[in-house]
Amino acid sequence: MHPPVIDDLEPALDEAARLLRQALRVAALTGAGVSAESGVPTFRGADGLWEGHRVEEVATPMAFRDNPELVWRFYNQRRERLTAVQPNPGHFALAELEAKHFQDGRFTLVTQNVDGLHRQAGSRRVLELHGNLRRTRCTGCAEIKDRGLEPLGDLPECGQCGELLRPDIVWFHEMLPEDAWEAAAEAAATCELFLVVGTSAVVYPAASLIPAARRSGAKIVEINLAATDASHAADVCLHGPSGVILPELVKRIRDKNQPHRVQRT
Ligand code: BJW
Ligand code: ZN
Repeated sequence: MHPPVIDDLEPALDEAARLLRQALRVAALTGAGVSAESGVPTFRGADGLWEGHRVEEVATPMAFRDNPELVWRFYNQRRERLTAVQPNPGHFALAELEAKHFQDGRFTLVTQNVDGLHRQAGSRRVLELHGNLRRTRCTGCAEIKDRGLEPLGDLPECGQCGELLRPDIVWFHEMLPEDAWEAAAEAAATCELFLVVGTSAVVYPAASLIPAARRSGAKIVEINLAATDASHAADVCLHGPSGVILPELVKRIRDKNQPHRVQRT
């Protein structure tokens, strides 16, 4: 069972629900924290090291060039761990917002996560800014392939051209996929409400979507265990686990009659 929602969150939850009900378009930016309750480790903080390495040491093109075995070991381990992982109530609540409350393309989910759990929970309009653990990309012919979670070798090779494969992940110093980035920037610029969930908001350019949304007039609601670099920009901060807070928020939308929505001018 979930822990109870702390009492003093109630007014903030009510305010966030009010903002949500007033919005015509909603965008959400999610990070590793949204998957933490599914058992996927976050990148920074107490559980943030992998075999003593920080993510910045293994998730770079330089690390892959110098030590591809190490980098593949990191990603193979994460792929394997994903086989035992399921979406949590936070993922499902976001999927419900899209499917039931903000239909017709009015909800955009922008994620930094590479675990695919949002789609698994039923979210449809998902923009993956940092790639996906299930896909490989050939360093020779650039073919991208969905490999699911099947085991890959220590140094997997391309079936087409024989060159080394890499995870289809956006590493530090690499550009984000252009289509996803442009669609994310558009969603941030045109939504009335921007949800920021389970991200430390320190990795750019993803974190820049928050001030961009605010500059365009959106209200910002942050859901996180703790204050972050984005908290100062938020209209409402909900400090608690997203697997509890998001379902509570959606429950409030579900339970009340929707008043007339206001569109931003
Ligand atoms: C809960 C919870 C619960 C826990 N409920 N909450 C100096 C200044 C500014 C920028 C830069 C700079 N130096 C370099 C840069 C650029 C760099 C960058 O941003 N670096 C910063 C770290 C300083 N960015 C890039 O390089 C990007 N590319 C780029 O800029 O291209 C332009 C360019 C091109 C050519 C040359 C130079 C530039 C690419 C960034 C790619 C990031 N990729 C990663 C790793 C790969 C993915 C993988 O292997 O899985 O993506 S980094 C890693 O961080 C991962 C994540 O998607 C990303 C964001 O982390 P996230 O999701 O926020 O997780 P955490 O762990 O940080 O936070 C978790 C949060 O959840 C916490 O707040 C908890 O409290 C909370 N939480 N449990 C609710 N239950
Ligand atoms: Zn190839």
